[in-house]
Amino acid sequence: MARYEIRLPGDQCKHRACSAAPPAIPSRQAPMPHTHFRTCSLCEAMCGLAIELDGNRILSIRGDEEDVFSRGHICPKAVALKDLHEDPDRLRRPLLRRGSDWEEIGWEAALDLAAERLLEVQRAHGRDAVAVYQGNPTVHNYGALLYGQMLVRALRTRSRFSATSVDQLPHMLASLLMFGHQLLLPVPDVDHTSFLLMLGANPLVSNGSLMTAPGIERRLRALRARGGRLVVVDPRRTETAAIADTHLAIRPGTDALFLLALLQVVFAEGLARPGRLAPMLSGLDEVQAAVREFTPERVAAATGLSATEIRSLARAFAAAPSAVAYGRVGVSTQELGGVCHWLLYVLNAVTGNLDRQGGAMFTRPAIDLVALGDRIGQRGHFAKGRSRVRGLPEFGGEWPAAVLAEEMETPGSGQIRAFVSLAGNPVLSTPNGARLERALAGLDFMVSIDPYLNETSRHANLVLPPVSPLERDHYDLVFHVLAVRNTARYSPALFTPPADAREDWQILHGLARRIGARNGSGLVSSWTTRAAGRLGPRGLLALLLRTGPHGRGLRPWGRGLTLKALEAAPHGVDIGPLTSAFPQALRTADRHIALAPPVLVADLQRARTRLARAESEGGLSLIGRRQLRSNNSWMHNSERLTKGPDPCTLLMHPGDASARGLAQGDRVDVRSRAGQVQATLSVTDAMRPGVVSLPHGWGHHRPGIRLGVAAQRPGVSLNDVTDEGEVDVLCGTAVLSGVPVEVTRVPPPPAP
Ligand SMILES: Nc1nc2c(c(=O)[nH]1)N[C@H]1C(S)=C(S)[C@@H](COP(=O)(O)OP(=O)(O)OC[C@H]3O[C@@H](n4cnc5c(=O)[nH]c(N)nc54)[C@H](O)[C@@H]3O)O[C@H]1N2
Ligand SMILES: Nc1nc2c(c(=O)[nH]1)N[C@H]1C(S)=C(S)[C@@H](COP(=O)(O)OP(=O)(O)OC[C@H]3O[C@@H](n4cnc5c(=O)[nH]c(N)nc54)[C@H](O)[C@@H]3O)O[C@H]1N2
Ligand code: SF4
Ligand SMILES: [Mo]
Repeated sequence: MARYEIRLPGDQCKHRACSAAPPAIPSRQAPMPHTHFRTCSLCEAMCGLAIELDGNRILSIRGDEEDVFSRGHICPKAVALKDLHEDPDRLRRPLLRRGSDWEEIGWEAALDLAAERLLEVQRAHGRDAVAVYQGNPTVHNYGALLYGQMLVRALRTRSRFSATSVDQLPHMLASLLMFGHQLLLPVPDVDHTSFLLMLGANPLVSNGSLMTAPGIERRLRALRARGGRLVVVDPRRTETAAIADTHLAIRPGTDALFLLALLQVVFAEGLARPGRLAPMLSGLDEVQAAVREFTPERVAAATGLSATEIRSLARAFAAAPSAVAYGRVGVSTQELGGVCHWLLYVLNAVTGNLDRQGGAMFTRPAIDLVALGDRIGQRGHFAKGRSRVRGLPEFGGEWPAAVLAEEMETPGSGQIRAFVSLAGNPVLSTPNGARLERALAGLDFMVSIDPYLNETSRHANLVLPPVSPLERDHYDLVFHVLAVRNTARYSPALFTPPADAREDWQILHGLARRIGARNGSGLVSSWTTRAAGRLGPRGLLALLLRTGPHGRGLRPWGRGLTLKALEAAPHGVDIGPLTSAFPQALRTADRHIALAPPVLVADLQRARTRLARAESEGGLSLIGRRQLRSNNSWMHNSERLTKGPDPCTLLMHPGDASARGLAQGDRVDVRSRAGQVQATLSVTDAMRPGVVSLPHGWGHHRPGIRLGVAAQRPGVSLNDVTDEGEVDVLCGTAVLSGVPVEVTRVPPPPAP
């Protein structure tokens, strides 16, 4: 087993500021309260927390006013870190299935068994018969992120999946095709812009995504206070739309048409002014030609927006001293999501707003994942292979999550027979979760690395639970890369984990080591695996910081960032505002920004079809939503987050309700091609007519889960209605927005 640091009781954390406090050794005197500072690891905002303790008891969790970046901002989820840590339902030891029961077993036995069974399946059915799915929390857990790669390499399977294909894949695709690197993701410079055009995002609730900006509401209000303008494009008048200057209630799934028309106006009216980017652009003429046919007048009916609105928006955007177009999940997970993110980047570029202050900018964080990707030869790739059953393209070595069930169900060489879920709950988070459940039940073997027995892990043969987030150290490898300011902050573990607990990285390394030793991949003897085991994530982190763009290097002396320096700065280190990065940062072969990648231009054929189809469209279209006190599918076992009114209602416009004879509070059936759920109706004019909304991440009514609180208020799963058959065929991203549905009243039970 890898080296594991042992700390003395009371020696809770290593920050100098924290350890200055008296240790929590039991004594006759009341122990002195002690404050621990750390970064919240639940969402992308990286809020600094001040956790007040009395011995090992958490007294309070507040925002850290001195955090160099978040300046005291937090949301209600941070306080639920206490609930998560103390949750009796959170698993502490490996669970082995025995029929319909579970038995706790020791770690060595559990890791041996998992490795042996996975190898058995690979020996019988080939390497690709074992699939791995990596869920969202891996990007909030640097140990899981670094050592998850090691497990995948040890398994040598091509059956890799993650939440990327139900999320940000189109952003990464546009970055890969236009800038030459899938991680060169531009961030809206929200603190300096004069014009933010936001599509399919609701940061007042999500706290920002691919835009780490803690306290986003304050930042958006500041934008308006300095005379800037916020325009929100969303089929629902969201919490963010409510504080915007303009809300455009677009028809779901038509953002590509809207963006094409904005660009058409920019070109037709001679508003394209790329400025310093001009010599770096290639394909400008091709883009101009490609968008020519999409006039505001032609797309108006399809998008549900007026031609005048679109035209004046294009003019205002182009005329603003600085402006940025930003799109997120609502435009990523739609039929033309790939095209949408391409066009968003193009709009920023041709108006001169890419890579300049107030526009869409690139970070220079302490650990530069872009440069790291270069070093290991991984800038990303796309469509190097096609999925076995449906022929959808790979992206970055992964298949779309929407094909997971069919790859498990369809016999033949390459059929998935065993499954590893790492920090994921695809039953609730990928389209047609009910079908995926049936597929999981038919597997030969499944292991879940997860702290809960939930909708997905209940299908496993073995559940391997990691420690709580407060029992491990934390550094945001990913979200510092996506932040609106360059900062760095390291958080030591708050609590020493129990002796028989394992961190994610230890579980993953343990599995990788065993598998590597037995399948002859030579991994066990490889220098990197042994070194990685000895170093642990903390050692790797120290190395990455030293060798990063602001690091001290490997010399023992000199200036620059080290892990030690971060440990001495419990409120984080400010590195400075974002600065221009092009052309140096560009990774395309010709060091140009490729405005017209051929596959994207070709995909406009589907935009034409979409435009034609819009004329015949009627009926209701279902979209999702997020909620402030919820975190995807997994924070619902906290009483404090789930109390209050039913969060899982179907929102519908009053006109649509009365047309169907429905009223507030009715129980309704929501039915699509894929499935059906029941929910309580909430009638609101915040919805665009013709569009209904359900939150995602609920549906805790499944038998056999161990989530006592969540099961009391289960809600229903939006992904029992979304359709795994509907993807953006360009890149395989699931279509989670704009699902055609019928809504009818649930007949009252017959009178007795
Ligand atoms: N319809 C619809 N579907 C969606 C979305 C949507 O907007 N609409 N959003 C999509 C998006 S953006 C995302 S990112 C995905 C998320 O989808 P997933 O990543 O599949 O699921 P999560 O709900 O984040 O579940 C996380 C799981 O990890 C476990 N977990 C939490 N912390 C840790 C940890 O530190 N270590 C380990 N090993 N496990 C941990 C939790 O118990 C839970 O089981 O959902 C997607 N699905
Ligand atoms: N509280 C909370 N915070 C979270 C999460 C959470 O579950 N809860 N999840 C985290 C994760 S994993 C992510 S990826 C981020 C996501 O962060 P955001 O992208 O900001 O998340 P959403 O709130 O889902 O916003 C998507 C918006 O798109 C709109 N939309 C739907 N369809 C369309 C369409 O066709 N066109 C347009 N223009 N808009 C459309 C929806 O109405 C919704 O308001 O949030 C993160 N933060
Ligand atoms: S906004 Fe995100 S990072 Fe900040 S406290 Fe809430 S969950 Fe944590
Ligand atoms: Mo996400």
